[in-house]
Amino acid sequence: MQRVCVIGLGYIGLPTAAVFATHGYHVIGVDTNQDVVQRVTAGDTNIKEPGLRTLVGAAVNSRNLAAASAVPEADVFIIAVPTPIGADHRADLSYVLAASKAVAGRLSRGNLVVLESTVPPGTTEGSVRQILEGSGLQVGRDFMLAHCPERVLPGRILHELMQNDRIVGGVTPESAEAARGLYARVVEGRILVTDATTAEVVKLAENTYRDVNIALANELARVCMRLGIDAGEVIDLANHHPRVGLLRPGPGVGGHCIGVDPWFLIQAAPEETPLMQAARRINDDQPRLVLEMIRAMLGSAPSSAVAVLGVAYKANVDDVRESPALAVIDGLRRRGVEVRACDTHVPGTRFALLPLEEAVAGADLAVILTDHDAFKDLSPLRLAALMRRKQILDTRRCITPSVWRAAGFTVAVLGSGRDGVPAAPIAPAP
Ligand code: SAJ
Repeated sequence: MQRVCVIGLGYIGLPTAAVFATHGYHVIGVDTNQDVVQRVTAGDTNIKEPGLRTLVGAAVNSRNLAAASAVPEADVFIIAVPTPIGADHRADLSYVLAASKAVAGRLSRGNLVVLESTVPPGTTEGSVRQILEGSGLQVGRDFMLAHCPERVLPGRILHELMQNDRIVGGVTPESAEAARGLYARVVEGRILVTDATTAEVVKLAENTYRDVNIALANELARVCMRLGIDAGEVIDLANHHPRVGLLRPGPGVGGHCIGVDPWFLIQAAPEETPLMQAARRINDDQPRLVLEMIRAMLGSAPSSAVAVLGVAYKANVDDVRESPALAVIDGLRRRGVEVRACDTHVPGTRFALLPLEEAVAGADLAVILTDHDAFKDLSPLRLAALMRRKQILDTRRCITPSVWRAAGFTVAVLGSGRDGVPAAPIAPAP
C-alpha cells in the first residue's frame, strides 16, 4: 500500500487525508499544532464540515490514517498548508516553504510531491522545486513534482473532493502523469492535465472570476439603491438570460480564498490587472456601505444598541476568517455603538456571542450579516416584543420585507431602494 504524507491538517488537508485513507492509501497527516495531532489521533476533529468527523473516525479506526508532528518518509507528499496575505497584499509563502523544506529532508528516489496550497504563479516551478532539489535529487529524473490546486467549497468539501474535475499541473509531463495516477483512485470527476504554472493560474482565475462577479453585483446594488429599485429583482430577471449569471450583493467577501487569491494574480502583474484591483476595492468597501446604512437607521439617538445576526463569512459555516461581519462590528464599536452579536454556527465562546433573544433584547436595530438558515425563519412578532426600536437591516436577502413591515418594522435591504429606502446617502466606492 502506498504511503501518503499529507502536510497540514486544516480545512483542506484533513478531508484530503481522510478521503485518501478510505480509498486504499496509508496516510500520515502532519501538523505543527499538537492539539490537532492529538484530536486526529483520537479519530476526532473540531472542523465543522458535513461528514468529516465520521470519515476521520472511520479512517483512524481502519488504521489507514494516523497523525504526527514531524514529516515521515513516504511515497507521496501532499502539501496543504495555508498561504495567507500580508498587510501589503503579497502572499505569505512561509508555511509552503517550511513544508517544502521538511519534505526535502525526507525525499527519496521515486517520490511524488504534490502542492495543493493556492500559490502565486511560478511558485511550484520556482521556490518549491528549488528547495526540493536542494536534497540533491532532480525533478523529473529522481522525483516528481506537481501542483494540484484544491478547489472544494466549504460546506461541501467531501462531496466536491471526489466529484469535482481535478486540475493536475506537472513540473514535467512525467510528474503530471504520476499525480494523475494518485488522484485517479479518489476522484470521480475528470482529471485534466497541464503544466504547474497553468494549474496555479487556473485556480486563481476561478476565484478571481467570482470576486469580479460579486463586485459587479455589489456595484449594481449601489446603482439600484440610487435609482429606487431593487438589485435583487434586477439580478433575478437578468439571470433568466441564457448567458448571464450574476452573483449576489452582500456585506462583502469573506473567507480565506476569494478575497485573497486575486491578490496573487495582481502581485504577478500589477499593471495588467486594473479590473481585478477595482473588484477588490469594491468588495472590501461593502462593510463601510453597511455601516453607512446602519448610521442612517440609528439616526441621532445618543446611545444605540445593534443586534448583529451572523458573524460567519457565509451561510451555515462556522468559519469567521476575513468575515465582513468582523469589519462591521469593529466599525460599530469604534462609533460607540453597543454591539450584541449572535451566530447559530460559530461557537458562543468566541466574540462574546449571545443567544438570539439576548442579542435582540433592547436593541434599536437588528442587522443580518450572514444568511444562516436559522435567520430565514426569524419571527417579526418575536423580535418586535423584544427590541427597543423595531428596525431591521437585511444585507443577505433572508427576510420578506412586506411581512416585517406589516409587523411594524422599518426595513432596509442592501441593494434595494424600494419603499422609500435608500437608508443612507451612498458615497461611491473609493
Ligand atoms: N458571496 C457574495 N455573493 C455571492 C456569493 C458569495 O457576497 O453571490 C460572498 C460570500 O458570502 C462569502 C464570499 O463571497 O463571504 C466567498 O464565498 P463563496 O461561497 O463564493 O466561496 P468560498 O470562499 O467559500 O470558496 C471558494 C470556492 N471557489 C469558487 O467557487 C470559484 C471554492 O470552490 C474554492 O475551493 C475556495 O474558494 C478555495 O479554497 O479557494
